Amino acid sequence: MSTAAQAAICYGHDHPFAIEPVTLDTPRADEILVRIHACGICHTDMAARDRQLPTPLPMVLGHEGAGVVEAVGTGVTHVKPGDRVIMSFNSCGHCPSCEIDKPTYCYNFVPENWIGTRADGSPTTHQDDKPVNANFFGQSSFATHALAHARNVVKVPESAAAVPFSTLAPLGCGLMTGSGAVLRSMNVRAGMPIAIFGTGAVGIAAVMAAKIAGANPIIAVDVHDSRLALASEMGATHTINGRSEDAFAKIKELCPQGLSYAFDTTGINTLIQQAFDLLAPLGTLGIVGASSPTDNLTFNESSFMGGGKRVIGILGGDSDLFGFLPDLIEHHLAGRFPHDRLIKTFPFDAINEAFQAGESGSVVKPVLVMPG
Ligand code: CXF
Ligand code: ZN
Repeated sequence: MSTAAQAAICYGHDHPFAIEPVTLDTPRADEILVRIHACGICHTDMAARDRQLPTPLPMVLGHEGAGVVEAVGTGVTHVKPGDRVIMSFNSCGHCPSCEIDKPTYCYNFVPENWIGTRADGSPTTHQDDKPVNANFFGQSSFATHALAHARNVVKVPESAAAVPFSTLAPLGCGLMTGSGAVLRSMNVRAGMPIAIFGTGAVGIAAVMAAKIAGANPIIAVDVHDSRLALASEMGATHTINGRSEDAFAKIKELCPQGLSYAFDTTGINTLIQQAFDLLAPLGTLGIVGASSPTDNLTFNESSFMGGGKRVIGILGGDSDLFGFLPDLIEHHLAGRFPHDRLIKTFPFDAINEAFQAGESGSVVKPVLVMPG
């Protein structure tokens, strides 16, 4: 039986999102129907709206959904109707990356997440019998209901029964990316220095994770004093406003032997190259910031080779959802990952205001709360 839902349709940059009725397919064997209670807004939603991704428009976006399972396909065993769940990106489960539990680098990432239909080309969502592009990140959670998949729906542990959906929802993308980059991709070592460039949701998640890892010092660099103040509250030992101060010189002064870790969330070429030049022997530069597809980076080869340095591109913090999302929830419950301080909630029908707040930077992590 198909499910009637309300979904925010994205018509592109020049149009507001419009909440319209849609119908979702009956779950197939490996699919899960989720009643969405909350969904975070991430910059990738904005990139899709602005046609910077290969996603077709109009489309139902939203990829940080959380809610309650309503129905499961016959092959789904890890969740059942009534379970509280969070969602993240989808993956194929059988490519060389998925085989080693690195699904963020799934060889089939685009068809599983970005083509507007299931990977086999069949639509999940209709409007008056006409297909609507959806299945964004295997969910499309800017809606009252989402049709997701066994590989991207994670059960919320009982220990987190009291944590609201609006706090759980954003763990599935930006926050997992920043924290996973520090704790998984770069595997930051206690007592070693790190600098984090950019203190949006991903950068602040990295700051919180660097504190969990015991990094020292933890240097946050941004151009907004309000963000830097927040970074200090979340664990940064030093902050630098790159607009009014020379970040390169200041980091050199703080860490004369160099940085063991530099983490870039800005995608700004010149900054990334400077971050490389700040690395200590065996230092790692992790890059998550989106830059122009035509950008290239230049590094000094003898410093790179001779210093045993690493430059790593990072997607989704190398998260393996079923292991890392419950870890993050435990860190949150223990007070080590207070990401709720970044969140501001908006009612679903204020989706356009919520996007505006995320884009202007007045809110670090806008989260939509669905009615009912
Ligand atoms: C994604 C990129 C691919 C892996 C998961 C996270 N970023 C979304 O905003
Ligand atoms: Zn995202």
